[in-house]
Amino acid sequence: MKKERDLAELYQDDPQRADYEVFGRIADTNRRGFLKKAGLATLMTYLGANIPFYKNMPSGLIPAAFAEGLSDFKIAGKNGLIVLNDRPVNAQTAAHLLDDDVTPTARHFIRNNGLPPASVDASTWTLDIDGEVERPMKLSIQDLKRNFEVVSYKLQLECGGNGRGAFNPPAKGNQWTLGAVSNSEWTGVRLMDVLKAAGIKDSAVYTGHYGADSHLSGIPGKDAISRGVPIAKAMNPYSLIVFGQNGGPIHPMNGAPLRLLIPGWPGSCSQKWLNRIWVRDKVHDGTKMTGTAYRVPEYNVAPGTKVPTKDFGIINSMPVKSLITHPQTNVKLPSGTRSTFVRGHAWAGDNAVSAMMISIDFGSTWTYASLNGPPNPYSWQGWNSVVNFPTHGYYEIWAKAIDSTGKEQPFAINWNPKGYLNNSMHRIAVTIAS
Ligand SMILES: Nc1nc2c(c(=O)[nH]1)N[C@H]1C(S)=C(S)[C@@H](COP(=O)(O)O)O[C@H]1N2
Ligand SMILES: [Mo]
Repeated sequence: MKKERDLAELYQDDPQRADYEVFGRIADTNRRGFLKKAGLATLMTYLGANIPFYKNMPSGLIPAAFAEGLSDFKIAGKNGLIVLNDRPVNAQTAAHLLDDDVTPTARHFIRNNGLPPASVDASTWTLDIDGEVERPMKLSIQDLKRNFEVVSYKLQLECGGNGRGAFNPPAKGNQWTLGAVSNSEWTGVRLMDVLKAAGIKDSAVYTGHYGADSHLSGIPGKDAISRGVPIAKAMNPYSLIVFGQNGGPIHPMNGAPLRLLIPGWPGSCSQKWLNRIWVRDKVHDGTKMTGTAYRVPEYNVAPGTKVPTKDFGIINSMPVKSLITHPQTNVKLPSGTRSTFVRGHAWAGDNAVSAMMISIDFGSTWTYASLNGPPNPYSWQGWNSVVNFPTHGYYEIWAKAIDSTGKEQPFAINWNPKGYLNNSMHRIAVTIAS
């Protein structure tokens, strides 16, 4: 084993190797290994603490103390985001900065597939509704405000690839860890009301969304992304066309001046810089709608499996998930501390969250946290708990949510080739001084 201070770097560069050094065998997230003696000693030296529940500590997972990096990112109106890519811009938010019930605009993640429009003018912006409708329409933002009921809701938005960074073998794409999720308050009109005004034909099957950003290649007419949803989801009263974010304008990187907000489904359905909705008579076949994009195999596969494209299905509702937003991971608590307050949020795609559970002994025993109802459907739900520690040392707090259908967050990662839908439970590191 290298010097103790190299352990964090090793987990960063080569987590499988680090796992091997500590646990003495090849990582396998579906089974639990046991810390080898030297590994336990190395870990304890690095953490500066003993590990009361070390016997339960799983192999194949990066210890929470090493799991989250931090870096700075400067963009006007954004604060504290961690940049993953700057062309296109992709940036996520650290879990402890997502502590607010309503995600401030400055903390809302950015996921761009192409290049945002260089400048936009809300006063001349138009939205076309065409395809399988009786009355094709061209609407200004003023028309939307005048002709339809304006509503505001807190709505969760999560990238389908959030959590991809934990995939092993890795999946191509942005290596999101936890922070490609948000719950801002959005103001706009119901997509349903606009589609009804246009007169949906019986032949309508799907929506097709278009925005004003351009493809990375800069080739005119080539879309960065163009996805859609079945008509039933478009007609859900919480699927919105929005022009306001948190009481102000939409941030330029979050789709100003107009975007879709289709909560509970992959973020990619929520077209930014929205300028056209094409109502289709078949499943939309725009950019990143076909092949294996935003699709997962229709059956479970072992990590690394090659899956034929025909066996992939389009992702609809996102799975149940939660975040611990307080305390911040790697918190050091003073000697004598025997309890701490823990809180976070939980959400479940089209469903509600019905229970929230916490463990401090690597999942051996669980207690219920208290869980709030959502302020409106499709908002994430707050939860909190006091956890008690038997002694000083290194602990991980694990949190898992359970949805209204009884599904709960797994311990292991449900691997799939494109790295979507990782809803494995969130873990944070807590150390109590001796
Ligand atoms: N026009 C356009 N809309 C888009 C995208 C994009 O690249 N271009 N990215 C999508 C994806 S993949 C996600 S996860 C969400 C992210 O929204 P945000 O950047 O406001 O957080 O926007 C979606 N809408
Ligand atoms: Mo996304």
